[in-house]
Amino acid sequence: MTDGTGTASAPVRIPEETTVGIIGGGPAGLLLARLLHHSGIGSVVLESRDRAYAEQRQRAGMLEQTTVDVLRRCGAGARMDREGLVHDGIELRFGGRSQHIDFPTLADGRRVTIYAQTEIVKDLISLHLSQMSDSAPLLFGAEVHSVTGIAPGAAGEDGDTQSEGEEAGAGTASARPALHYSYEGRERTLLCDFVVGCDGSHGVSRSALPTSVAHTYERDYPYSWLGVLADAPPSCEELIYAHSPRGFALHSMRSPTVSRLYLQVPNGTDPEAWPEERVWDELDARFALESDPDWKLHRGPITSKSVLPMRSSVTEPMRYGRLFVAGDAAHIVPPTGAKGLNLAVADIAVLADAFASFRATGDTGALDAYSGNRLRRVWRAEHFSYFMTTTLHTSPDQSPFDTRLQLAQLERIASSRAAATELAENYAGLALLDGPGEGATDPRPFS
Ligand code: RFL
Ligand code: PHB
Repeated sequence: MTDGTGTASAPVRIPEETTVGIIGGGPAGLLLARLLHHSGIGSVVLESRDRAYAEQRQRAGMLEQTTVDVLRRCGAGARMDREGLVHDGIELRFGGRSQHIDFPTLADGRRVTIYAQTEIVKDLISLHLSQMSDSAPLLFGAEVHSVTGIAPGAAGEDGDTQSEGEEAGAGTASARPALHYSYEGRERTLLCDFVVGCDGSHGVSRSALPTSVAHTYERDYPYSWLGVLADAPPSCEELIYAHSPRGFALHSMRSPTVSRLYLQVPNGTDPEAWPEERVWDELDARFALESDPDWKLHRGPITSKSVLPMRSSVTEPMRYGRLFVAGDAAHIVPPTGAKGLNLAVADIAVLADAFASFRATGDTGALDAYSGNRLRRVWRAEHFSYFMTTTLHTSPDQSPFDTRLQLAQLERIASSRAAATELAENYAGLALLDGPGEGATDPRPFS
């Protein structure tokens, strides 16, 4: 077999059963496998793409404190601690002026860290493969086609379509869940006690939730982002979110020598319509400051360019029988609030703790509470992402009245501690769960 990079490696036994079958080796699936391993729970991750693809997909960059803490707890924090850029806040630009939002002051000492999702995925893959070299806990090029046997009281492999009911206790299913997948040209089956769908917004797990039980709430936005990666030092110390009459722009970064920038563009935009100079000129125009007309971005060669549509969606419940869904498989947010990866990590931290509690005590309470607990936090993040998106972007049908409302809201954030606190607390991240004593991430490292 190969490790997905094309490099030949020692043949490994392809597992036929495991405790937790994980669909998808993005950040959610990989993190879950690490956390389960620390609790002594076996798992197998099936990832449809090859390793090189999984490690290079350009995505998130902003990590909440809780996300950083969870990555450290599972042993994947060393490089992030060395190379991540810790930020105390963000800058809002609007009406030609700039406003710093200070997180430690407003949000109880919290900070955020800039460290790319690509690097998190690389760290998790190498850690997992190095510690599990004698088995096959993570298969690249393994595409799951269907999930069976997850329903409460299912009698056969297609039981998930036979019995449709309310969320059931973890111990009530009678058939064994199975993942049916193709790998190296052969159709295979992985039997599991539980299945976790971490297969992103286009995966198969969500469609295994019966339609009589599950409902998806969604919203599309009438604009997209053109995202570019440039070999140019960042032009600022913090991320800049800019509202301008020409549309939204965001300045982020990946390292002291690489900038990540985004421009609002119409849906259906062809990235080829944006040659380098046009991108830089438009970014300069959207970030322009009245108080400092000479302020310009540092320019450098653009090394990647893509257009991303913006969507919000939530599927409820996040669990049916022995199937749990997590991360983008369960919910999508527009990236303006930087919540997608952070929500995925929070889902997994709560779910991994629930599996550990079930293993230690046999009590299904925490597994049963997973969907309800997470959906409360997910909807809060959905609202925040919607708020950031609609406050900062210009709709195609936007009236001057709408623009005045946006500017009034931004002025309020700049002048009221209460309004700035609301933004800072949501951006820097809320506790994993509601309630006293449940909020803080456990800072203890795993032994
Ligand atoms: P992923 O990352 O989509 O991984 C899913 C994995 O499942 C595999 N898969 C399958 N495997 C086997 N069989 C099948 N049938 C399969 N179907 C799919 C896929 O190949 C893939 O490897 O989901 P996950 O793990 O839930 O992670 C979610 C995050 O990737 C996502 O929420 C973030 O990237 C969102 N996001 C951001 N989130 C933040 O918290 N902070 C940010 O700063 C931030 N910036 C962003 C973002 C997303 C962006 N895009 C591209 C939408 C910036 C952008 C531009
Ligand atoms: C990123 O660095 O890619 C990034 C940061 C903040 C966002 C979205 C994307 O809101």
